[in-house]
Amino acid sequence: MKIGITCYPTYGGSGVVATELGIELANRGHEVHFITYSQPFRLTGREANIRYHEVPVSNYPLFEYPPYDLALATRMAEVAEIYELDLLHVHYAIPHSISALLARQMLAKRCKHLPFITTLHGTDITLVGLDRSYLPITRFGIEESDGVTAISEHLKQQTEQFFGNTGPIEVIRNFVNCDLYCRNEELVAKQRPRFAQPGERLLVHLSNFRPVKRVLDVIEIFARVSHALPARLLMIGDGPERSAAEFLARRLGVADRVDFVGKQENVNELLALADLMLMPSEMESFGLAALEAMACRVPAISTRVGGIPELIDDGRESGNTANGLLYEVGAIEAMAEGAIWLLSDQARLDAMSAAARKTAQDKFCASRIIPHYERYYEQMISKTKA
Ligand code: GMT
Repeated sequence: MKIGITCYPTYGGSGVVATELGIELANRGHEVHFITYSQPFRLTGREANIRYHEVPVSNYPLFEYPPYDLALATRMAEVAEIYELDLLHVHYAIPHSISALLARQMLAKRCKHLPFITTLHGTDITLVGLDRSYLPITRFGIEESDGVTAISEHLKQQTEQFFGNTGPIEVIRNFVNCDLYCRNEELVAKQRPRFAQPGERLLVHLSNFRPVKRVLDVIEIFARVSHALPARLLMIGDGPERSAAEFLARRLGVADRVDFVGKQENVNELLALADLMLMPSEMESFGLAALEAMACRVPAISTRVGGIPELIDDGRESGNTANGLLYEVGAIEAMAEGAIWLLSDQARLDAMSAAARKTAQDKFCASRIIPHYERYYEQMISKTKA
């Protein structure tokens, strides 16, 4: 198939999913065209079967707010016509589904049919719940999509709750490339000493440091853990809460044990160095960062919110092997206790690490999820042709 993909090309999870999806589809022989305002950060620009089309946005002085959505619609229509795309797949409803709708209408005038699929990622729906001014246009974009997917059952239900019946929503969960995201012991032995000494535990956090990620909780939890046992913390990513987290680490006397490494490429290599991930988010429709860590045999301590319980099974109550630990939002003391409980017992940690990897492999591997997308694409193309 010839597939156009649009996403936010920056560090958000939806852009990561869209880019990884494009890479996986290209590896399976499809022709993939990214249509975005800058090259998605996980693309090198040298991948076979992938082309990147920049969306130029005019900054004419009259435009206090340059109309990106219109420039995007224009570029989508152009690329679809020139490269004879079979469909567009947009990630994150606002404004991408509206641009795709315009592109579809522009091409219909020229007798070309261009179906489009919208994948909902979370804040495109939950923000709408907070800001009602976006609600009608977002609902319209979803209703007009030829196909709609959500990255968790929870997000599907939330969408139906906010918007009512907008048509069927297919749940296609996030995925990870289990060959790339794995623990290479040789690499770990070589690289781990950069961040932790022998005998020290290494905790990790990966996010865009937005308030919803509760990075201050990460520091609070870590401070308690490092008072109980020798430990260090690797903070990957950047964003609005970074300096507050840096100050807090200093105030709590753990700054020399916390490494803020900023935005990183090849996070698979860094994640694999750790023993435990901390993801105390206020909301996650899925929690891709935890899945990436789990694939590297790093279990996560997280919160019982959104789609996280579809990924992390605390399992302790049922007596089953848990693949992570779940708590209420803000339960810093309990999360620290859980981390200490886990990190001070190697056998327990090993069992949970193995369970985390097994979950990633059995349920969320790219090799399982990508064919689901392919079937869905085929279905949408033939439905709209009929
Ligand atoms: O909040 C973020 O991390 C960014 C946001 C996005 O759309 O880029 O992430 C959402 O999509 C990710 C990929 O599908 C999910 O793993 C995240 O859980 C989700 N974030 C929230 O729901 C807050």
